Amino acid sequence: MLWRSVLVLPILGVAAAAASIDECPGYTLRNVAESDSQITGDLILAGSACNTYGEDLNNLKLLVEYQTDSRLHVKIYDAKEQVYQIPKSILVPPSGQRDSSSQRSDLVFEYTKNPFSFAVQRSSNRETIFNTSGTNLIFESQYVRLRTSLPQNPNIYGLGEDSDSFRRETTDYTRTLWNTGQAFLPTHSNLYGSHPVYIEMRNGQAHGVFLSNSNGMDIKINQTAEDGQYLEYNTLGGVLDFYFMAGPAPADVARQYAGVVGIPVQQSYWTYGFHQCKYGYQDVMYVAEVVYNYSQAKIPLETMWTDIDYMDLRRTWTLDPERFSLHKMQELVAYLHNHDQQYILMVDPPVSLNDSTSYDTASDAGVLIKNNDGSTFVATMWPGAVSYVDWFHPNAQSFWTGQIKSFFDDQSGVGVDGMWIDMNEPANFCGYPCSNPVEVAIQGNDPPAPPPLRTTWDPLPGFPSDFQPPGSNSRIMRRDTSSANMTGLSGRNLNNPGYTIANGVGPLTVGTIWPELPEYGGYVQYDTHNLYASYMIEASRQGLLARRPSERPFIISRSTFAGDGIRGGHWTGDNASIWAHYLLSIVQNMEFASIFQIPMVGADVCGFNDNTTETLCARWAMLGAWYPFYRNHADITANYQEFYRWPLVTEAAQKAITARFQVLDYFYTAFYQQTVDGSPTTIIPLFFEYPNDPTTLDISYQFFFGPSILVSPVTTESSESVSLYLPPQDIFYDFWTGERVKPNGDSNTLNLDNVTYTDIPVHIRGGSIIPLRADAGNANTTAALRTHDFELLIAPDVDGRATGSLYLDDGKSIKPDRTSYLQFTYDSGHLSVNGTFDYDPGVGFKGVTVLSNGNQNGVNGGGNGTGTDSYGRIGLVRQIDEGFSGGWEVDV
Ligand code: MIG
Repeated sequence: MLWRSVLVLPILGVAAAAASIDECPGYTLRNVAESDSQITGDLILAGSACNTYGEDLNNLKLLVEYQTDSRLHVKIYDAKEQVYQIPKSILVPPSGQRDSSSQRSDLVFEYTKNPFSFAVQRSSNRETIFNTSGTNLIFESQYVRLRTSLPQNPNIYGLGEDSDSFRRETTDYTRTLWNTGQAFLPTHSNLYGSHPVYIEMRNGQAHGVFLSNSNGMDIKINQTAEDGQYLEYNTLGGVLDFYFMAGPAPADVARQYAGVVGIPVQQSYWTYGFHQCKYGYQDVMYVAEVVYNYSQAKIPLETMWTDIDYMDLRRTWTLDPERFSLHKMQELVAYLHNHDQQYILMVDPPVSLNDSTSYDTASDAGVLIKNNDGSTFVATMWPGAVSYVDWFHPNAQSFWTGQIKSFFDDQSGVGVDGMWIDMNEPANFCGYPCSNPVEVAIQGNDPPAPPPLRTTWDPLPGFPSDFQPPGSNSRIMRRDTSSANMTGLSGRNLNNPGYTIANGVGPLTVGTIWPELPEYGGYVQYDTHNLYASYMIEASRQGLLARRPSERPFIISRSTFAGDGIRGGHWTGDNASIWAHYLLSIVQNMEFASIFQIPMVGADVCGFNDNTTETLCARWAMLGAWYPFYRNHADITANYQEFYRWPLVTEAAQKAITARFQVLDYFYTAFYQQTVDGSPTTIIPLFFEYPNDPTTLDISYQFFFGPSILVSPVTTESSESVSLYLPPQDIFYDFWTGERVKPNGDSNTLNLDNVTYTDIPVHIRGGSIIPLRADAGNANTTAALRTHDFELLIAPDVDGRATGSLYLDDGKSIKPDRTSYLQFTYDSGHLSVNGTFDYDPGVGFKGVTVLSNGNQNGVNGGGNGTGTDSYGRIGLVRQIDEGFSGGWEVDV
């Protein structure tokens, strides 16, 4: 057990009989050292240990950093730094940043020493946004609890992944975070990913709270007569590593969160095209037929996908030699590429024992997860017996890159254009202890534990500062890297911890690999489970970069953790072909794009499980066109549901894709904006745009697609009516006709009764200028679309003004040589275009249409008169002929 022997330091509180958590004594804060920008102190267990779910840690540390004026870092961790912390190899904290102070920061840390509690107050309005007083902090070897009181009935969003309401329930609600795959996305259960971050709205102001902790946990929101309203973290371990974000606008919180976990990665232009997939395409011929049928049906198919069907006996890194022969697969890829289309295959994480080529490579490299007795861990997935990659192993990346480079080699393999990674919670079909019981008590092999580290001692005059006792001044103790490994306490019951999180599938061993499994460097799955996918996404990204170094890797992952937007995208897994999941997709997209910072997101269009219907699929084809990731996908047991299978769906899809193509550059620009600074500019909840409008707090099924386009799908099944909210702060125009719409009466709602199955209500917010691709209905692919000219659609606000922007690059390079960023400004009939013009898309601007705000306020007409643009929108229309060599102006 070489990798463990140097790390085992079981130094916990003195064992005592377990007591109820109500008897836990809390902590006392001592040795406080305060400077302008930081507070440190020691937290000492304030009484006898309760040892309820493990052992209470006697000595903790408090670290408070005023990192920026709007971000406060509060960390409570074990003095010895042995408790597991999220490895910096996957989530790089904004460390050492202390650029603000208690005087300058909008968030101020306040504390009570005994029993220790803390509060975070917004200094500008004296609002306490977080307050742990009233319940004791509990910090045990396998259980950490912290509770904050909240105002009654709080407006909380985030804390996923799940299938629950957008605005969180406030009573008796538990959000468990423990990555797991569950078909049909059951409500009130943990699902594929873990995102311990929330946004709370209070009186028009937003703040955010991120707990950087990857352990399994229950986050409880409740209100009781005794305890009032609260939110409570109950984790199975790790440390309390909080980032408080001041907002005050929701968009500020999004940017501030991106400042902690990273800004999302830019995606290639083609990835916004339409994707088709299904589990159960029986052979490569069938796949080719689907491609052909799409072209016959004149529905622009951008990317074809193949599920595990392509694998030989379902082993990743193999091709079924009869059904998906290499020769035919290469011909298919060549065909697709010749038609400016793409191809993507699924990759599952485990390595099959029946695939000696891959298995021996992995085994020889030492990268397979081991049991505690040193034998290789074996469990079950699609191909039968499998082992799992230990992403912490130093050879894991070269193994994974090698697999990707050879199997997906553009010449000798299948030259895919992205990776679809599934089952990375990670999934395992074999129940504990599986057929290979390999449990060995490792304790017997451990070396004797060294004595506990001292946390304080007498001053050593004349010695360097690192030798002086902590807390005697404001310096922080340096980390002792030999013992402070932060890889996790030993001596824990990893498979069956005393505290039971509400894991939707049962005990922690169910559906996944055992929490007790060790990983390289001293980690255990117990702590790193929720990061398995993150490492797989990162390794896949590096692998894809190794074969096409300058291209943006496209990765869609089922499982995710906080911050994974910096490396990939997400689809929301195995939903069902039901109306509820059509609606759910809107909520999930808003959460992932605007709160979790994973804006490349989408749900299986028309539904995955069970059979869809013509009308549901038509509605969904039109909704999916306003997802960042637009893919039709179905289960092997479900009927085929390609858009061309029904007349209604064909028509809906053609119309939807044409609209998407019209605004694709607008959305590409919006997505780009989010990759610059984390601004939530892709799929945006209404309360983000109108934080002072309380009505928006409960709007779950309307959203902005980019900052200017409001999408309001029909929300009732088998209905052609929808009542949609038009925030009174703005005016809106019908996207399809260009006409200004007005709410019915004083209601701020617009009732539409004629929304057929080939319609979806979409509105343009007044004040916007949207660059459109002309003649988008004639583009079969995004590559073709890029050869089309631009037109500008101007939707003036009530005062006759509007702005917009357009970002352009080659659409695929990680670091494009040339980019252009155009800013459009319209005021009183005058349009001006400024910006940078380094990238020339090789097309021009051919027309400008100004929609009528009805009062002609500021719209002078420019002498062109009313007409319709090439899409039939009514407005003032002017033909122009401008290019991309520099700024220009025109009167309209
Ligand atoms: O246990 O690869 O979510 O999209 O079609 C099912 C087969 C495994 C789950 C994925 C789904 C995919 C399916 N996979």
